[in-house]
Amino acid sequence: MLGALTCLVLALVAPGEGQPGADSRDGRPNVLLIAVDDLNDWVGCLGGHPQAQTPNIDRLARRGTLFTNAHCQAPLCNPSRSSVLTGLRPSTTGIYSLQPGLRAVEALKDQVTLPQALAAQGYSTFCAGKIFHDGAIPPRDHAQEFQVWAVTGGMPFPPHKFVETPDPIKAMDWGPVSGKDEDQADWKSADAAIARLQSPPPGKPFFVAVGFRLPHVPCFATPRWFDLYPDDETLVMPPVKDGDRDDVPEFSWYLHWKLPEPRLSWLLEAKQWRPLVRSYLASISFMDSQVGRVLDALEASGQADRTVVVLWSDHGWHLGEKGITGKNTLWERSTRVPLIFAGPGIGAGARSARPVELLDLYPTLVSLCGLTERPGLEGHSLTPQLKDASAPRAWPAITTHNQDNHAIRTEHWRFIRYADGSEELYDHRSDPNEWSNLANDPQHAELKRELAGWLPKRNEPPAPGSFARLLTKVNGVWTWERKPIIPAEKNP
Ligand SMILES: [Ca+2]
Ligand SMILES: [Ca+2]
Repeated sequence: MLGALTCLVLALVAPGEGQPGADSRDGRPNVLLIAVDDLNDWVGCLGGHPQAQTPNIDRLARRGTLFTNAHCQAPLCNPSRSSVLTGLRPSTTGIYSLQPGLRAVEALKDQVTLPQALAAQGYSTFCAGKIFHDGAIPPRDHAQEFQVWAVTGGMPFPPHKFVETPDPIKAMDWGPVSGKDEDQADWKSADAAIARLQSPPPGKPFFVAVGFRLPHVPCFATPRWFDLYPDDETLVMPPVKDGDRDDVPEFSWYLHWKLPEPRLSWLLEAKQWRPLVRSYLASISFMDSQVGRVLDALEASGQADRTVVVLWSDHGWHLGEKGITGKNTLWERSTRVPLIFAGPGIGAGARSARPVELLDLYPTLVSLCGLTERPGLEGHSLTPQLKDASAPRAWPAITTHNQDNHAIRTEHWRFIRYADGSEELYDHRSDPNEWSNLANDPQHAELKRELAGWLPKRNEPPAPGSFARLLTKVNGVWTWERKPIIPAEKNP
């Protein structure tokens, strides 16, 4: 009787034969999670930049299912990653900025994160590089989040900034660096992940998470990666329209105006636009080569057929589009990210255009790994699309930037509503660059009402410890201001 009950329980928790994630031997696939920092859609298989060279991410896409309309929950590291790891929206947790870390939020102290859920159900867990946002978890608590948290090297900085940007922080820099690829933090993170893949703890399925830092600034790579891209007018520059922001609400301008990143106008003036674009591309190709090393190690381990690989980026990046560089916007350039699943039972060479969210990652892995259902997760499992990329999905993708500013992305539309009630609407069938704001066109009133129905009902105030880091010019000098995020502040 007990035996029969055990079988029944196992049948309930393990993915069935032929289901995505099913493993012919024990029903529990390993998981290799690859996180990338600030990578927009400039990867070969997504076509965001026609010259981007990412052969390794492309081969992963060929082996699995690529989501071509995937979006982050927040266009900034800490809130995006906190959302992925908790399975909750920023508007539910109040984590909108670089601080606080998720465990510093009272309501999240005992929230079971993705790695904890896997560990609790028999997985060995390991991370190398940037998975949580830097500093979000104090080192003394690392072992509570991942059983093994490999320490990897930081970004090597040259003695002086290469580029004297208006932003004085060291990280806001780019260019070819001397030294060896092996000196880069991403190489060391890949090394740590490879070592783990070569000898995972026996008798358990593994969860290996590796987080790459590039192409996050500083966009440093060795010259060989720059050599992949022309240093002349044949380098394709991002599409930019003069006066593009004339038809967007003032509130959006406020949200993005005082950002740390240099503006397009400065890049043009300083003749740094092309060098930045080239440095970002070179950094992407170097990072991609490290993805390749990790994928090679998985293949060599003999575990590839029993391992779900998921690759994602925490948010996108502007390189001049809409007059800015950086993130922190609710436009496509900030929200669209690569998202690929590959592994047992997952469609190979498939592309799904359904709008999906990074929030879906946690419930998808719960399903693929046969974990006990976790009520309260706000995403939706993508297993239907992993079996059949054209399977319908009932929900749009929602991105949130600070309190009560949201973007709703469906297959064809982007609808933005800011905290002051101002709106933007873009038709992606005719306007992939989001140049023409249709929000004031009366013929779209009904559509806007429908899309507004998806706006989160809950809009938590910024969690204690939140702050916005703003760069402002005071008496002609660029100066950092550390300001609290003020809900619905209107006046620039
Ligand atoms: Ca990031
Ligand atoms: Ca416009």
